[in-house]
Amino acid sequence: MIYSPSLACANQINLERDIAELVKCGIKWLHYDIMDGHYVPNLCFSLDGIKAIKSRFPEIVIDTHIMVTNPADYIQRLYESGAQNVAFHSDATNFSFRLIQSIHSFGMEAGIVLNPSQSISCLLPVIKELDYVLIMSVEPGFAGQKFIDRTYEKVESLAQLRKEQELNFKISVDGGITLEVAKKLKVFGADILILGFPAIFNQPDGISSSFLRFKMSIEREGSYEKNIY
Ligand code: S6P
Ligand code: MG
Repeated sequence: MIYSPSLACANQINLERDIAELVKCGIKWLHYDIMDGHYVPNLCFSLDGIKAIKSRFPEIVIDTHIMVTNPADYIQRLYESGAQNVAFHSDATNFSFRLIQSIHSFGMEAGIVLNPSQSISCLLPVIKELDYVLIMSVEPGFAGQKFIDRTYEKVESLAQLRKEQELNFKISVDGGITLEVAKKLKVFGADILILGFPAIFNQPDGISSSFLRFKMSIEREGSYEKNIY
């Protein structure tokens, strides 16, 4: 399992402190939300922020999730800033194929994001080109929302499709992930979990111990019944 803590949920005046704490715990990825105030009614993080993080923590993988109306305008600059993964929203472009090619041309991994109301069928024409699919389990734009239970079915169908087509794309899930939710997502086929407030940033024992507790508990748990939705 890959754990990608969401920087939007960190202490905004102490980002460096929080990232350093996570790195010390063994975190390899950082989920980095970029919002333009148009695709979603909120603003979040800049390209310069990626550069700053990479100069201080060069090893960390910056897992960008771009909630912008014109994703094509940002690909080159994301690369120049130091991003390794770029996930754009399926409905923010009519040219997903070209966008994926562009992300790959810079040596970055390409993902498509699906909102809770979007079906996995829209991925089919480009599924073979993708490195990962990011399933939103809340409406994008704000952290701290409740996980939408229908996400389990979506993750399960996507994992089934991956098996049938013998593909290797990863399945990432973003929004409202608690420990209980994460245990189920693991069984349904998720590979990457975006950790926000309920998972690690809003726990009384602080980021490090809650992350280590979370990780240990996920890695220990083997089986969950699938008939849970
Ligand atoms: C939401 C954004 C997310 C949040 C995330 C984690 O638009 O894409 O990455 O930061 O939802 O926070 P939480 O509190 O929902 O787990
Ligand atoms: Mg996100």
